[in-house]
Amino acid sequence: MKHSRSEQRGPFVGSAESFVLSAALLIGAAAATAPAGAQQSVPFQFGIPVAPQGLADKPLGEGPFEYPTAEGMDIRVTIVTKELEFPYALEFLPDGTLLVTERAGRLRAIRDGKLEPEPVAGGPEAFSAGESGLPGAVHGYMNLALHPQYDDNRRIYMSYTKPLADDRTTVAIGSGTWDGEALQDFTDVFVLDEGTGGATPIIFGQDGKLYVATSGGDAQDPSSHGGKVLRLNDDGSVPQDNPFVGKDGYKPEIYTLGHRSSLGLAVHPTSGDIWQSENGPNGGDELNVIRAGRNYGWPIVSLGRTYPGPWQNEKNIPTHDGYEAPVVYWTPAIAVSGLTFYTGSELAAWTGDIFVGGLRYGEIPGTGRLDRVLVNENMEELRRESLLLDLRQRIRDVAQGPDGLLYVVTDEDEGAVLRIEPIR
Ligand SMILES: [Ca+2]
Repeated sequence: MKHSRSEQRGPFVGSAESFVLSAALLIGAAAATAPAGAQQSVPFQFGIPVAPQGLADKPLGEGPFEYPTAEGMDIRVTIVTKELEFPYALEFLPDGTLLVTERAGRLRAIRDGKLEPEPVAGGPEAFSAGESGLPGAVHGYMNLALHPQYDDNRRIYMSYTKPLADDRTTVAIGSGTWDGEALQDFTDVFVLDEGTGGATPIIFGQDGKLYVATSGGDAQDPSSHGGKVLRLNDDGSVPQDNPFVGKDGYKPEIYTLGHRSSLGLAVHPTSGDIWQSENGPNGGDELNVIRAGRNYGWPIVSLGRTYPGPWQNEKNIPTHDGYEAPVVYWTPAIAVSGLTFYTGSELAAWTGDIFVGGLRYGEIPGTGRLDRVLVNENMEELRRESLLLDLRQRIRDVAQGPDGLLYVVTDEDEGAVLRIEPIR
């Protein structure tokens, strides 16, 4: 179904990516409540402030768009295509083909800068529902990852929402063989327990293992797949050196605990560390470095506020005491999405920097951006720059192309792939 622009975008963004709203919030009243001292009467829905719509749904335009940037490098942003429908993630193949997933459960291919009119065949049947940014939104096709020996076996992995009997769903990771045009013999390699769906990025580490970041469920419950980073062999079996193998009450796939809603994974190009992007509610978005057996704190600690206003954690102070703290955080939230490390030399002023998408800032629709973060050798932040703000697009993923340029994809009904190049 093509979504019309007039449909209202909801208040959730990051949370709706993952259904991690507590039942208590969802049961909340629909009535507007203006407590004493409030600046204005803000309507609530499901216990959450309804977002204002004044900046939402701005057409992208034709481009290209040119910008000065902080490091003195001017950039040009060109629309590769805006014929996609709620695209979700980008993955380049070694031959330069760009694969893009769409939330409706379609895989698209862009070759030589042109979108193939027909979706790629051979992917799994998927379930999608609702609209991005609204509660209950379910993404059909999600993230892609190439097998470490892709050059030999041509295997592409994908996370997707898998329909089950009786209108139930879960999230699965499967893989198929790329024949140059389509996926062949796509089969599931790992199926999550029901109830742990939501955004599910995947990536292969330098250790050859498949890392799967899950959303939903009880992030602190070691017997649940939800709110974890899982570590798997390429056939979906459990690596015997996983941190909780053989420990009573623990799913052996678990690598880390205490995550809320993961929208991105990336491998640091030199350290090999796995980095993860995680949505807080109203604030408390995080980039984390994922280390075996650690607990990242959700929902016990957070650097953000709940949607109605109070700090998330029980002590009512922003902290990560006793848990792994994020390397980078955002309060207010930007609804942090896909991320990558830029290793190219074309965008010379940015080599080594972290790039991460944002769907919206400060609970205001129409404020998506691409953030550039510079950290020192100890992973301590030095500076941060927000890019592409005036486009007012929900930036859902970012990737480096084989041409050394950066590409982003927008989570919109007029879904676009944008290319960022330097102006020389
Ligand atoms: Ca955390």
